[in-house]
Amino acid sequence: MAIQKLFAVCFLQLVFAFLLAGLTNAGGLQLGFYQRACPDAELIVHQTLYRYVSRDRTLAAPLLRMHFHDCFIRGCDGSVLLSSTEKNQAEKDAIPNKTLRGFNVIDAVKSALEKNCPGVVSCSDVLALVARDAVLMIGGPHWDVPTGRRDGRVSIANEALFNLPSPFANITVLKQQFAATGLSVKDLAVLSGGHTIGIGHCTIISNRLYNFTGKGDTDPSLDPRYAAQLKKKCKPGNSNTVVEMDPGSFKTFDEDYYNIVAKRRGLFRSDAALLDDAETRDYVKFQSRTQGSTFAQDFAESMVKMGYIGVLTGEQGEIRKRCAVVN
Ligand code: HEM
Ligand SMILES: *[C@@H]1O[C@H](CO)[C@@H](O)[C@H](O)[C@H]1NC(C)=O
Ligand SMILES: *[C@@H]1O[C@H](CO)[C@@H](O)[C@H](O)[C@H]1NC(C)=O
Ligand SMILES: CC(=O)N[C@H]1CO[C@H](CO)[C@@H](O)[C@@H]1O
Repeated sequence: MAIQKLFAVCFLQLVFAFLLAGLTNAGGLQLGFYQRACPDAELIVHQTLYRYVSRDRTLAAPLLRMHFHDCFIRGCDGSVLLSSTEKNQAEKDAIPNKTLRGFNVIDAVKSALEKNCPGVVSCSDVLALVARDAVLMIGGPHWDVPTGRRDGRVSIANEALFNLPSPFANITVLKQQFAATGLSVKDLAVLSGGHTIGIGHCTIISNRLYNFTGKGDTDPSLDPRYAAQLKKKCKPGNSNTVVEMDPGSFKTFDEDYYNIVAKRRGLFRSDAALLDDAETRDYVKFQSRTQGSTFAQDFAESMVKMGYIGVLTGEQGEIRKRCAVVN
């Protein structure tokens, strides 16, 4: 009897061990991948990033966005960091990337890592770790980042144009684009919450404000009082001005995004579109009613999931020495 019980316990432990191994090693990534080859890797990322974000909290937003862009184009393979060459126009130079910032921060993190353990830590992992730490540093949740991504050798501007969701997209298209990367409708609702930080350029909302259907009209899905406020900031033809996505707390990672969208004050069409689908609308309403009950945890989970999109592992790709050029 005692032996049977022991067996049962051992068996359960074994099953558990396998499950855990499966979880931490799914898709070829694992927690603490650099533990042996570069034990201080995550610490170095954190410390280097902290030097920048503590001086300028607004850097956190573009750094989170950069990981998202990387993952949606060719998978999380660092392709967003590659510079164009004489023969090839890279993602970096595609229209949606013109508003990316923080490449210098990624370079600083990478050179700190290269000093400590040359040729070990990939640029794609740097992006994933930086995004995590950036969110944490401005009040967001923490999550463990499975690592072991390797860097791709290809970056094509046109792919950024086609694969990145457009701020003018409707909910059908947004759902399709997320599904194409293996992300769910819930992930779409959750990850859109990244717009609780950062800014948007007036150019992107000028059609919502001034010429929604080509008749000089305003997008009816935008709260008219908010539209009036936005018009004061974004004059017609004004392209350099920016507006805060979460006015008043655009430098803090909180769950305000859902209050804003629920009040029909989401900045882009793509934010407003979350109200056009039952599942995403329910999520928005739930988060706006029950202040932050699950958003932090949901965001952490969806970010980990996003970080698995199309990763290169094992012998695939390379570990770039400099993030802007292939070896
Ligand atoms: C759902 C589809 C999405 C669309 C259409 C979209 C579109 C955009 C656009 C057009 C901007 C403004 C760029 C500018 O004018 O400077 C922006 C900013 C931003 N996006 Fe998204 N985005 C999406 C999803 C995401 C996701 C999943 C994340 C991260 C989890 C994210 C994080 C950000 C952040 C943090 C900013 C602010 C950047 C800054 O302050 O410089 N976005 N997004
Ligand atoms: C969404 O946008 C796509 C592409 O622009 C368009 O073909 C489709 O008809 C739109 N769907 C709805 C429901 O408006
Ligand atoms: C509004 O859009 C229409 C159709 O696209 C265009 O012909 C018109 O010039 C636009 N008006 C302004 C003020 O941009
Ligand atoms: C940040 C960044 O790399 N921006 C680039 C976007 O594209 C323009 C035009 O191709 C470049 O001049 C910028 O350097």
